[in-house]
Amino acid sequence: MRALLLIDIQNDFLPGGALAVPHGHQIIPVVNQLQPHFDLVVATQDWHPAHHKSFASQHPGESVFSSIDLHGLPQVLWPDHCVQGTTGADFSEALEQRQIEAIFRKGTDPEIDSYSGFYDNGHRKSTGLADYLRGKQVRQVFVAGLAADFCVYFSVQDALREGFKTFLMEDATRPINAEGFEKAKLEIHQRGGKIIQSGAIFS
Ligand code: VGL
Ligand code: ZN
Repeated sequence: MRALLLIDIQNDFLPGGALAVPHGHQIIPVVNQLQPHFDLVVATQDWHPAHHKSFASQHPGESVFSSIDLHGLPQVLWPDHCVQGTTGADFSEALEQRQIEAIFRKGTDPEIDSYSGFYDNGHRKSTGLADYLRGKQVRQVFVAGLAADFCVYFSVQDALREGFKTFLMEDATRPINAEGFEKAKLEIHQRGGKIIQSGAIFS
């Protein structure tokens, strides 16, 4: 079975949002076209409490996009984003949602960030996504969504580590930082992940 994993296609990561990914909206028609080609579609949702420690606003004197040590882990400080229950945390209205069978929320613990859809950044707590996929006999995981160099990248890494044959859908993701994404792609390739275009699915 093949699963499509839709990472954080939420208003705050789209143009006009609090942590807008450049050209992020361009992935939505691609993702909508992809969904009918999969046995299973699953989404993740960045879902932070209002005082999440990944927010620069919680660290007086620190600025947005600077990096700090948070309980022993490097942490980029973000603008407040994807606060539980806000419009910014909602999935885009342009995203086709009828085929999404399950939604895995992450980033709910105020003390630790959670880029991957599988684990928090300290790899301490699982979201249950890997076992869910295995329970559905999924062997191949295709990853799309936002942002390519953070939550998509970390989700691909964990999918590989969990033993799934893993594909990054390059034209169905966009990075916050283009350079960071080039490094991420290299690493994914080195770890045995495949980087493909959506056209390979349609044919
Ligand atoms: C993300 C930064 C902070 C993402 C989430 O979805 O890539 N990036 N929280
Ligand atoms: Zn976040």
